[in-house]
Amino acid sequence: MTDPSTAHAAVQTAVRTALSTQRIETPSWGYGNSGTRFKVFAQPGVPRDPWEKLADAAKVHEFTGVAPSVALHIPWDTVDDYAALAKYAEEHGIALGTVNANVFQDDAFMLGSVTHPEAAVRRKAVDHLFACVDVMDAIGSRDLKLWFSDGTNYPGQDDIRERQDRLAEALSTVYDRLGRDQRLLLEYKLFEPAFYSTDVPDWGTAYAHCLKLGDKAQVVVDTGHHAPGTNIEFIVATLLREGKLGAFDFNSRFYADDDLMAGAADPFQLFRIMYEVVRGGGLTPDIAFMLDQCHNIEAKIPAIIRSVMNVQEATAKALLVDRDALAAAQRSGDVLDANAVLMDAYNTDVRPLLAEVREGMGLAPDPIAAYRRSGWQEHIAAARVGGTQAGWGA
Ligand code: LRH
Ligand code: MN
Ligand code: MN
Repeated sequence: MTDPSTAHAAVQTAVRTALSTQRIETPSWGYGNSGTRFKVFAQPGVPRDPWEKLADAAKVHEFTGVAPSVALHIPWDTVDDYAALAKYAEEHGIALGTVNANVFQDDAFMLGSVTHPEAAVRRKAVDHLFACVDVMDAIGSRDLKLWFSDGTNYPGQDDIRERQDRLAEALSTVYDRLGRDQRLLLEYKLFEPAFYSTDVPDWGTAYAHCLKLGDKAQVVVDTGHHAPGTNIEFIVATLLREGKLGAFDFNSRFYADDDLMAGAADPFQLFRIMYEVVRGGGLTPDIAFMLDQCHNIEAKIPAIIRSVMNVQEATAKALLVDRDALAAAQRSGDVLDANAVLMDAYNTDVRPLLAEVREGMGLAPDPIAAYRRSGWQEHIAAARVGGTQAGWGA
């Protein structure tokens, strides 16, 4: 029989290894100015172009050690030379990651992009998606993330079934253009900007399309894209079980798609999600763990650092669940004990553990304090004048 203290040490080592090798991708648009449709509050020192967004992202990685890649959004991050952008990222100790397509801000797409009733508009949308794959080829990116604002505002406005046919056709055209190691990640969202019907409103619709497309098509779970009270961890467990969970867009929401700091609204939900990830063997590079959030009233770089730390804390707690004790309680039908095992892990203060993990990686134990001490904020505030909006209001 294994000595309990040896077993405990082995678990501790595995937890530390998992935490130091976890990867969380940050969004380029989180570094820029953003706001609501009422007001964008400009902050001093925000990036004026994609290059400066990367310089800020490099700081997040420097102080957390687990955020080595940045997601791009095209055309918000359009540059003349993408290979040069990738090289610049590399020189700053990071890499370019997922390419997010944007077919939601062109006048032509008022009635939809890939599901638009006119073939010429659908063609324009698919051409943009092809251009995004070209960017992926230039920067060596694995994942193309697709979110469509497509839908209708009024009953009868368009044929719901035909829109699904158009969507399927566009997706399969893009899927066929992917390289061997590239993936199509399809993101669903309950509503907004369409309010009567949305063409990819839920995981079931995304799953059905991805299943037909093939192995390189996977579903994205954006935590902000569900109705209040939705059991997101059930969706995560199901998609993982089916081998169809490709990525997360982490953020918090209080009402709708608020895009606030991950783990801010409901850290317990984030823990429950991460528990299903761990339980389902999903803590691997096959699943992209991304943030998708903007920072309107709080300082951006420390907010992104905080979000990364919140995901780490939820992951640490999920890894600390005593799986044997949980399984025993579940098998014996001991409802109270099973719940208590889960809550024990959730109620553990994992901050000292994460501080130790960081020190083991040669980092300061408190990334936000280290960032503040670094002087980067003062440097960018002095050096950068006239920062850009993230893209939403642009
Ligand atoms: C849509 C969304 C999608 C977009 C991003 C900016 O609400 O979550 O992922 O690409 O916001
Ligand atoms: Mn998203
Ligand atoms: Mn969103």
